[in-house]
Amino acid sequence: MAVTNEEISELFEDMASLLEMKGDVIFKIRAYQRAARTISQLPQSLELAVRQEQELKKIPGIGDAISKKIYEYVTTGHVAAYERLKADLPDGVLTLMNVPGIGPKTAMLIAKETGASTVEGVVKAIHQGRLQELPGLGERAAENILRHIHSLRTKDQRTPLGQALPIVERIIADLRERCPTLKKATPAGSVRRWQETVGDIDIMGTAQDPVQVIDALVDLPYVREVLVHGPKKASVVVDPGLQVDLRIVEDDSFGAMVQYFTGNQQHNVRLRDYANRMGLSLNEYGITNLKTGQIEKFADEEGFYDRLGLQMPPPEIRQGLWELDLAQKHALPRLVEQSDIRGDLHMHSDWSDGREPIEAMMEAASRFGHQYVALTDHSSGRGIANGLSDERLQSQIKILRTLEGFPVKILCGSEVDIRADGSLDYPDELLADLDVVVASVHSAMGQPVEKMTERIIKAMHNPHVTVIGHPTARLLGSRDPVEVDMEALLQAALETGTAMEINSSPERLDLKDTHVLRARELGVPLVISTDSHSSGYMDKLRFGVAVARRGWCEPKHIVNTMPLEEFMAFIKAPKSERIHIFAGRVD
Ligand code: DGT
Ligand code: CA
Ligand code: CA
Ligand code: ZN
Repeated sequence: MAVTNEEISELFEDMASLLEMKGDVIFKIRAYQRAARTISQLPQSLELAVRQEQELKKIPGIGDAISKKIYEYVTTGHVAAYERLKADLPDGVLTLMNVPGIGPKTAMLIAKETGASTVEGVVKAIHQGRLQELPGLGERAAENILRHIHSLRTKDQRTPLGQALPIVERIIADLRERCPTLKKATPAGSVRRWQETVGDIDIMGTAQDPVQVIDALVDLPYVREVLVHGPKKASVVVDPGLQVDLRIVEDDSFGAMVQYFTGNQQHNVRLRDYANRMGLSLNEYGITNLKTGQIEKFADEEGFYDRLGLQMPPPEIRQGLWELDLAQKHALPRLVEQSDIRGDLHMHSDWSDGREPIEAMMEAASRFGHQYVALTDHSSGRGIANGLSDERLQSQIKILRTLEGFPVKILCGSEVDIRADGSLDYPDELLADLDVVVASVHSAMGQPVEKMTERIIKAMHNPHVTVIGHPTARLLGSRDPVEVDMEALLQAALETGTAMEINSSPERLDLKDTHVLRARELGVPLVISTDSHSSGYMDKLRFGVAVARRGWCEPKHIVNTMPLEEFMAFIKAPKSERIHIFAGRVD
């Protein structure tokens, strides 16, 4: 059984707290705290040091008493002095102390007086109003503790938008169903800006009867916990552990409120500075004239921005970059929209790892309204994902070329593996038969940055490779991006006439927004694809479109906004001509 330094460090931290609760002498408490800190930063393993019978006392900050306790812990699994200290105190005080904002003395008080011994118990005691009644605590302290408990839970834990957005949509739909008086309802904050991950969900609304809406939220079956329950606002935690802030405001101040809570912070800071220079001040209720003190309210955001002489920037580009400069000149770009997308260039059927037959995918693509679609099953690669051998790809091409009855133009494609050395899974003669070749990295992802960069650039130099699929291979929250020199890739894309994919799969979003912004600046052709493995996945396109919008893309920056004929001309042209064609788009 391995004992980590962290474990030992926590033990001493706890001992310090327990001693503090008992009112022990300060120097002893400090000694344990110092030891805990030292140990948490120690490069070598204490367990190993004990087993090798090294002198622990040589480590600065670790004296005789502490070194004995480390020895005891590593060899027996417990420390008698610690157990004795704990036995003298009510259950759970230690747990309570792990909540930032609750110190040892407060923890002791809470545990004794309310009987709460877990974080959940504290939350309950607060909701029952029992904690607030304790001497020295009160409403404000309770609110602080709740806030800290929440941030403790969500610390570093941002939720991918792909998970958050369906929850937001469900909540709004459920509130609509339950509250006939609910008028407007919209997400704000990072959700509305389509940030790839969100810290919490903010929802703004208007209603004749705000209390009804707030109560409905609190009563939703998937609400786990209620943090704040007021007449016009509520904060709750919904399954699977995401905070939702809901505010219901008056019709006439909805615009100012939504603007304020959409952010981002930097955008709002700049906007406020800008307004100040006009002699105005901004807050969530409206715009105040600094001279007269009069406040002007706004029912919608356009009106709010308009009062400031500004065009309203779409939420996705409220980034505190140069959006306000352009807004002032009424020169904001017309960002790409889902309806601009004419085709999907990356999807799989059950020939490889997709879940549905080719026909089902083509039917879905037709229903979606695409003009063209490329089927891009996996190559045989390392035998994963049921990839297609040369022969199977040849027979698939035959089938696709004779497939009839679909309004969508069906293109033959492949998602071909870029091998570790940058070569591709299929010979050039076979790739030449395809309309669209997506080349992606699926293996040897740990390569050093020079190797990975060289590997992908080599694939770009292949005359048949149309687009590089999910260029960094990241999976949000589960796999880090490969190490690659993105700037070099983008330069090589320009040089070779290769497009770069924005993979819409919400767990990928790869390229990501900042890469897209740079690609757009350089004039690299971008493609927004879904990588669908089933027919229901095609509407994930909206996530890819959002990434493009966050990268300031207009329709002309996205290859697959081209109508069919133009697109066919583009992919039929030699790669050396494609950048020129792409740059000449006027749309
Ligand atoms: P998140 O939740 O971390 O994904 O990011 P946001 O942007 O949704 O942040 P959140 O939920 O804390 O607040 C929503 C927006 O409200 C934020 O983008 C800007 C605005 N906001 C919130 N708190 C403050 C504040 O103290 N001052 C100012 N100026 N704006 C704030
Ligand atoms: Ca938020
Ligand atoms: Ca919030
Ligand atoms: Zn794929």
